Amino acid sequence: MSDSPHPAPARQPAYIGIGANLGDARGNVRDALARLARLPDSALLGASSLYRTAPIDAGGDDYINAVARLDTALAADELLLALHAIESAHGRERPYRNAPRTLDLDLLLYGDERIATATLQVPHPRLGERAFVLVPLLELAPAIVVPGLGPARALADSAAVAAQAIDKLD
Ligand code: PH2
Ligand code: MG
Ligand code: MG
Repeated sequence: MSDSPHPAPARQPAYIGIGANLGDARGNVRDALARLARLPDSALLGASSLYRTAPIDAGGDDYINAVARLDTALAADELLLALHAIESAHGRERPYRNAPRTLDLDLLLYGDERIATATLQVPHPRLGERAFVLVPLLELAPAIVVPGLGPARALADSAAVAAQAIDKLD
């Protein structure tokens, strides 16, 4: 036990989904990783490879997707605001649902918490159906279990997910 009057807040492992299919998508994803690494009270502990993926429920060009692991003392809603600020720095606009975007940062997992507020749902609602999330997530955390859904590996192995086009980039 520490006698410190200011004990460090507990850190949570958070997984962030990164996507882009407008402008310099690869550059935007890389810049997002650099900005995540600079967030306060947080450490970027892992970044998946970049993947080229076919749009799911969306139009436009192929996406570049990746997943990052951040250990953070930020509360989930604070982290969400920080992610929105990084999206805004990339000129993110929302003309219609699932419109092509310069940068999308989704809070996929926050420790083993399940969160449902007006502004935030964790685990991310469609995480279990999307190869562009599950494949990079499994690269970082092969044994990870999604609260409420089970092992990510089993989700990725479902026929519907396995049929989605995804190519690892070098
Ligand atoms: N994001 C969406 C909708 N569809 N498809 C791919 N391949 N990658 C994405 O990041 C993505 C998508 C909504 O955020
Ligand atoms: Mg998204
Ligand atoms: Mg989003």
